[in-house]
Amino acid sequence: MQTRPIQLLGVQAGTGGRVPGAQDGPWVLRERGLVERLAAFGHAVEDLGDIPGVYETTGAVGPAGGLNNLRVILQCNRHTHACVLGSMRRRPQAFMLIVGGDHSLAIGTLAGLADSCGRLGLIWIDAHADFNTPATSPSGNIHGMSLAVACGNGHRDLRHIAGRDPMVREDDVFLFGVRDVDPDERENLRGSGVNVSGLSEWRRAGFAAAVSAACEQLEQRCDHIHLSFDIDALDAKFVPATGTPVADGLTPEEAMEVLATIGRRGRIASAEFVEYNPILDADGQTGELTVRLIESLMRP
Ligand SMILES: [Mn+2]
Repeated sequence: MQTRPIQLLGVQAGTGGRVPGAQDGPWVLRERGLVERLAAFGHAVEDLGDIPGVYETTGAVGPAGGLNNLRVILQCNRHTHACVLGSMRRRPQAFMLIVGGDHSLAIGTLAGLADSCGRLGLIWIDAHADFNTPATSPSGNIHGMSLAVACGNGHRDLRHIAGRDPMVREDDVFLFGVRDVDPDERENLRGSGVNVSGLSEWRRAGFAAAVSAACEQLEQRCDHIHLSFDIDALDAKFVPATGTPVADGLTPEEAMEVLATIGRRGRIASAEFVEYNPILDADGQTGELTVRLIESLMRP
C-alpha cells in the first residue's frame, strides 16, 4: 500500500457477542504501539480516538426486540456511523482504519461508508457468515447479523442507521473463509446474491489469488472497497483471544499473505479488524498477531 493519511478509529463494541471483553480491544492494540507502528511505515496517522460501546439507555424508548443488547448496540453504531461519515467527508482521500470491538460495529462503519462513498464493494473475511436475521439466529447476538443487516435483511432500526438500505448490494459482497454457519443462516445465504467461499473452497482456489480476483471485480464496478476482517478467520489455535474461535482456519502466514495482496492492489480505501478480546489474552499473543495482521495490509 502507498503511504497515505490514515484516519484511525476505535470502536469499543463489546455487547454484540456472548463473551464480553472485545470492548477493550482498541486501547490494548494502541498500547502495543499500533499508531507508532503504522507511522513507522511513513503513513500520517490521525487518531480519532474511540467510540464508546456502553451507553445509559434506560430512558430510551423503542422495543428491545428479541435481540440481545439492541439499544446499546444501536447507540454505538449510530455514533460510529456519524464519525465515519464525517471523517470520509472531511478527508475523502485518507484511509479509514477501524479497530474493534466485536463485529456488530460493522453495521455502523458500513452505514457511514454507504452514506459517503457511492457504490460500496465489500471483502468480508470471517469463520462465520454473520448472515443471521432475528428469525434465524439461535443466540440473538447481533455480531452474527451484521452482514445481513448491511445487505438489507434484519432489524429495521439497525438497517436504518444508514440513509441507504441496503448499504451494499449482495453481489458486491465477497465472503471468504466461512466454516461455521447456523442451519437457517445457510438458507439465508443460499437465497442471497453474496459470493461465498468456504475455507476449503478458498484453499483450493488459492488464498491470495481468489481474493485478488474478487478485488479486481469490485474495482471495475464499485466506487469504494472496504475490508471487514474478523480475526476468527484464523485457526482457533492461533487466535485463542477471540469470542468464537473455530478450528481449521488460516495460519498467520496465510492471513498475512492475503492481507498483503489486498493492500498491494491499492484500491482498498478502508478496513476494520474485529473480535480481538484482550480479556482472553493472558500472554498477549493474539494482540500482537492482530497488530501484525494490520501491518500486513498497511505495509508500503
Ligand atoms: Mn464476524
